Formats: sequence, C-alpha cells, structure tokens
Amino acid sequence: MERKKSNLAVSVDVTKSKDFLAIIDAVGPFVCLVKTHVDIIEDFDQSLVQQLQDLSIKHDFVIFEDRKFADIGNTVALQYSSGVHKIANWSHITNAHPVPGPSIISGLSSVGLPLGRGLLLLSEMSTKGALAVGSYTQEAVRMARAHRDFVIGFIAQRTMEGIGMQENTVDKDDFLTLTPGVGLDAKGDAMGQQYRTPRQVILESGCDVIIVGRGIYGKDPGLVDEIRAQAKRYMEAGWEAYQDRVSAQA
Ligand code: S5P
Repeated sequence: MERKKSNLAVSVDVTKSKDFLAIIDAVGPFVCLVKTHVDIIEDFDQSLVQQLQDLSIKHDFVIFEDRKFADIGNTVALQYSSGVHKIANWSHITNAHPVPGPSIISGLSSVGLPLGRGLLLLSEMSTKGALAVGSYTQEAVRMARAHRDFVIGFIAQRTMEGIGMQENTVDKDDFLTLTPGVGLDAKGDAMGQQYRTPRQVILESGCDVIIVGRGIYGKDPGLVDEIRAQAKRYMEAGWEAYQDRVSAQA
C-alpha cells in the first residue's frame, strides 16, 4: 500500500475471463489488491490462474479470493485446497464467516499457513439488515485475536480496533480492515447493497482499504479507458482520506 500509495482494492465480479483479465490489467497500476469471485467465471481454467498471477507480479498487487467460507473445518479445508479452483494454490488471502466458530480458522489454517496465506474474517457486512452486528461482531474479533498467526484482519464497515476488549486494556490490535460497499456516485443497488464514500469509510470509520466493484467497471466491462479513469479517481480519493486521517491522528 505504501509502495504504491494506494489503499484501493478492486472487486472484479465479471463472468468472462477476457473481461476479467482486461479489467485487472487496466486497474493494476492503481490498486494494492484485486478481489476475485472465481466461481462466477464461466470459462475458468488453470491458465486463467497463471495469467492472474502474472498480472499480480506485473502490477504489484495482492490477490484476494472472496470465497466467504462458512462450513465445518474439514469441509472448508477441502474447499480451500481442492476442487476445480484450488484457491489456496494462488490466492494470497481469502475470507471466512465466523459463524461456525474457531474451528473454521483451524480448518483453513491447516491448508493456508504452510503456504504463507492469510485470512480475513467477516465481522460485519455492507448489506441492509445484516445480522453480523453486536455480540456476533465482538466474538468475531475475539476469534481473530486468538489466531493471530493466520488471521490478518476483517471485512467490516469500521475499524475493529479495541472492539470486544475489556476497558483499560493496553493491548493494541494490529489488524487490517477492508471495507466493501464503497461508491462515489450511487447510494446502493436494488439488492440491498449500501454504499458510502471513501472519506466516510477511511477517515470517519477508520478502515484501511476500500473495496470497489461496480463503481469502477460498472458502466461497461469493455470500456477500458473509463475503467482506468475510475480506478485512478477512487485511488486518489482513498489515499487522500487516509492521509487526512493519519495527519489528524498525529
Ligand atoms: O459485506 C460485504 C462483504 C463483501 S466481501 N459486502 C460486499 O459487497 N462484499 C463484496 O464486495 C461483494 O461480494 C462484491 O464482490 C463486492 C462489492 O461490489 P460492488 O460492485 O457493490 O462494489
């Protein structure tokens, strides 16, 4: 993030590998991370993974497969390592719902830790009526603190720093907060998504990374110049908000 002066992650939710690769190549210079939903790609094959890895090296970004694991340890270990997608082989980080309890972390870390991978827990969600609130969110953060070797942060709507900690604790968390539901032009979509601006997310809510999908590629996945321009716009907005937060804290 510091190297590229970017706290922008782009979520590339398209169904054709040609569009997928073209968008990533266009936004690559502006992002610290590319988020994928590899199971929506209709013409997926192993060569796509190789091309994604090549782009990750070319543009210096981290790959995050947004798999949202949510099952028992044994099942998630298999889903993570095996099947068509073999996510653990190529995705630097992935994420999980804390709903099954700590065993989901043990299951995923049995595969991911030896490969040097990291995990994000979904402690909150961006959608209207989300159930991940209150004590659920607190327990998610406690689960993360108990597994710092593998959990590197959260998908959440605000910083999780200090959440669920006893008062007067001097311990500091060092987790990342990556935040979806970010848009500069829309307030939401027709299916419950809710958008806030990079400023609200980074400066007011203390998050670290903005995750932007349709705000960047939404008009037409073929309009590469427009996509590049939007990526630059979001990168600048995200980084400016971050710098303002850091200077306000100094
Ligand atoms: O709470 C969440 C968690 C995630 S990971 N809300 C979300 O929207 N996401 C993901 O972020 C979602 O699966 C999608 O890939 C992306 C948001 O896309 P956008 O097009 O609405 O920006």
